[in-house]
Amino acid sequence: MNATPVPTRCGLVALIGEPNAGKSTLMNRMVGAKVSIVTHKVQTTRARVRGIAVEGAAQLVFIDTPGLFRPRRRLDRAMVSAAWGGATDADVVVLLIEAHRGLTDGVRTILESMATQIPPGRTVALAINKIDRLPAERLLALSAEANAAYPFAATFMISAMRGHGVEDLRRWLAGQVPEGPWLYPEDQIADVALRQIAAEMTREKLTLRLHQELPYELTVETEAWEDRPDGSAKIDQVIYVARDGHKGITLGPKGETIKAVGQASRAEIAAFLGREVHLFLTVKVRPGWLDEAERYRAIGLDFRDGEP
Ligand SMILES: Nc1nc2c(ncn2[C@@H]2O[C@H](COP(=O)(O)OP(=O)(O)OP(=O)(O)O)[C@@H](O)[C@H]2O)c(=O)[nH]1
Ligand SMILES: [Mg+2]
Repeated sequence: MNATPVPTRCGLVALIGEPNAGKSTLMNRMVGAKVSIVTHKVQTTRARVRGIAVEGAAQLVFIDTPGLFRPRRRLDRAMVSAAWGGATDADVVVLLIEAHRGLTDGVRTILESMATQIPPGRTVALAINKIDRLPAERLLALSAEANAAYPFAATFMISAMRGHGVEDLRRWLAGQVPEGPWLYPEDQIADVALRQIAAEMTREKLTLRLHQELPYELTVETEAWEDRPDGSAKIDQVIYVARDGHKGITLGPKGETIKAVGQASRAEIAAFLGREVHLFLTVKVRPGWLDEAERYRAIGLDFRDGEP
């Protein structure tokens, strides 16, 4: 008996939403590995990150994007522009909103912009995330309210953190992406350079440990990567901070902060690579980095998009 072969499908799925909506958490869960960093703070993701998942005969190429918000500074503008760019490229767009926050002013602004930013005919779904934070009886009202504001093709109630509803969403997405050959080899889970992932992991640990504005005003770059004959990797990274005073805070008393950050990041990079890692961090004061094209390129952002 010959079964009719199921045609392969493949498409880009952009995850958009306000900062902190849970886009990166959802993409990591879809992929089954941490390819995009996550923190409890807003504006964690700075550039588009592609994570790849397979559902049956479909390859889903997720585009995690920076949060959409009203940009004030050059870096903000480049981030928001990268996010809309992700939505424009995609076959399917999923807007994430937070269940317990509902239709905030920020979400309403996004809904208004979607009318002009997303090409007509594009499939757009709504994912109400963090349903673990809202009583079930209030979810239906929120769903109705959101669907009255925008003609979503489908609505999903999910908890990206706990996994509820994520399978349903993935199956639905697999049916939405067009028929066609897979873009990536079967076992590839991300389309980001390893040195970039390694830099992001260090930035995540810094963001978790440092307070207030500092995480925004720093950037991490992998400067050198040496694969050693014993199978280990030696990775040198630079943390650029914008002000003198920030260097001391980043190092911490007796260098304790940078040491803890280095240990945590090293462990995570090693687990990701499945090999031993020697990580060396240097903090450099670079007052103008937020206006340097080279720093934006290293992050994966278009400098011109941040034009003042
Ligand atoms: N309670 C709860 N928290 C969640 C859920 N999904 C994500 N979070 C948390 O929300 C916070 C933000 O998650 P991220 O995935 O970094 O959000 P993001 O949308 O990528 O944020 P930006 O990159 O800043 O735009 C983290 O503390 C997550 O653990 C969820 O389903 N329930
Ligand atoms: Mg993110």
